[in-house]
Amino acid sequence: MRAMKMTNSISITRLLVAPLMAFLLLGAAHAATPGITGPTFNLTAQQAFLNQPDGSAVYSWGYGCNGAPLGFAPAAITTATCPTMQVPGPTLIVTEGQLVTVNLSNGLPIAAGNTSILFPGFQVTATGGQAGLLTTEAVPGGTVSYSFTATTPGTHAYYSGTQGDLQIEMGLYGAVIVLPANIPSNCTSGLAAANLQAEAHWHEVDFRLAPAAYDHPKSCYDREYLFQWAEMDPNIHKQALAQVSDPVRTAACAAGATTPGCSLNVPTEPYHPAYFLINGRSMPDLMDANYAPEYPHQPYNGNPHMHPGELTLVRAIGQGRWQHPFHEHGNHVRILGRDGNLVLSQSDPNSLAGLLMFNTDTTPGLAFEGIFYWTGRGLNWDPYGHHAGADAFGDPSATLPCTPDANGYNTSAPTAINYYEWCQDHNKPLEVTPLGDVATGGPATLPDPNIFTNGAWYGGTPYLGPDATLRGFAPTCATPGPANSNANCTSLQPSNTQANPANERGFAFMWHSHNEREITTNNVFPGGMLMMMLVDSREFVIDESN
Ligand SMILES: [Cu+2]
Repeated sequence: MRAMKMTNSISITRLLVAPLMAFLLLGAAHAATPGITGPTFNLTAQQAFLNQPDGSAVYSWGYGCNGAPLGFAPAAITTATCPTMQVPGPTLIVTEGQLVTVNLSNGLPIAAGNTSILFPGFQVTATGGQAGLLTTEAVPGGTVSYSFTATTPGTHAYYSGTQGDLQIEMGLYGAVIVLPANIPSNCTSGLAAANLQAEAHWHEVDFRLAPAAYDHPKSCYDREYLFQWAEMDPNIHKQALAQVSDPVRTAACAAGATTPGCSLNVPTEPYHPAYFLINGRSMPDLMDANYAPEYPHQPYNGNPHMHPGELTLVRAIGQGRWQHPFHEHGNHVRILGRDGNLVLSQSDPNSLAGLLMFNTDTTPGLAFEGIFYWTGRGLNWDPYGHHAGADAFGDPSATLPCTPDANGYNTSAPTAINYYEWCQDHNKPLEVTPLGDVATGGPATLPDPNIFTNGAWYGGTPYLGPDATLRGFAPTCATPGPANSNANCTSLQPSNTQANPANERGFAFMWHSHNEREITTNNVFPGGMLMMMLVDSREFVIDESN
């Protein structure tokens, strides 16, 4: 099944990724799960225009910071900002058991009427403001204060509780991440410790918010990413802008902002979204850095990155009104928890019971966590590029050993380049055209490297491995090797600003919506709900500090 998925992803890569990568200008972007720390948050709801890759500036509403936040996390990202309006709203990072206070100031145009925040899953006490249908609201120019105890760890949604069909569509949503109060001890022993050792050896920084998602020994992880899925119908946004700009409507609201009816009258059906957003951005903007200055109101990106074997925590929230079939290429995803509930076996509380899923649907209003990892297991060839005996490519690491653990992986040598290699495929060569070692009898012939990723992620060859860049030659090169002066044997590795960062030899996998309509931007492909996930070999330093 995994081999099938790999084959599938390579063929899709051939079709889609090369043109997609042409959008890239330079450098590799970074990710992680950035946010602001509390436990007190001063937020404001304001208007601004969101950038979309078709050149549109879409009138929107969003939560933002009312003054500087208490802090940012993860601390390793030093470029963090919190504007007065952003979509999604600031990710609120707290610790289990904390008393959280969110002070909301309504800075929306006066004709928009009241606004509010719901924190589903928590027992909220509100002070100030004005009673509304679902919660206490802030009148135009006014404030309301919400308090709740962060009782359950995990990923949670927050969003407007006022005229939700319009206000959430306009962008009033965000995430609360509750870190567990008690980190399980095994998150720093065993394989988790080996991974920390590998990180330290390669001088990598830890970008996690915590070593575990829950107070449970089965919830340790090595990397994490948050993806908030929502769609936008620009016609709704245009009508909202027209109404908030209407002087008659504005004057009426100013005369009595608290009277019923002081709100917009924008029909939200029929619904025809043209923008399909992850973290407020569309592809290819998702690949740009967190806090990139070209998106002053869309600070969070979607750019997952990992090494083989790392347990990657995928946090996802359905923030729009449609369900989206989120497909993570490269492996299945084990569901860990939903809405702050770790999914455990009823008969054995030590065992996880979350489904192993090909497709992790995002459901409106629902948050989930899943665990993803990629190892190359079962490919039937050696994606780490190690080869028995003499190596024609002059790679001294070609004879690295692979010592299988109980599960078949090389986990005894955390500092080795081939840490977490699936040893059963160790030394299985590829056929010689264009990249392999043997004339016939290899398990696979890879396509021409020219049709794989180019630009910033060009790895020289489509597979992992310390000698990957050495192998980036045209298929007409009879005797590939760095010493060969034949023009066809000149490395395809770009040497200009399009070059991938040193030592990067990753696989790129699409993580995207499986509704093909949703990987467009205003009907143009590629765009929308589409990210590229990178798996890089162990020695490549993943830097998510922006
Ligand atoms: Cu897919």
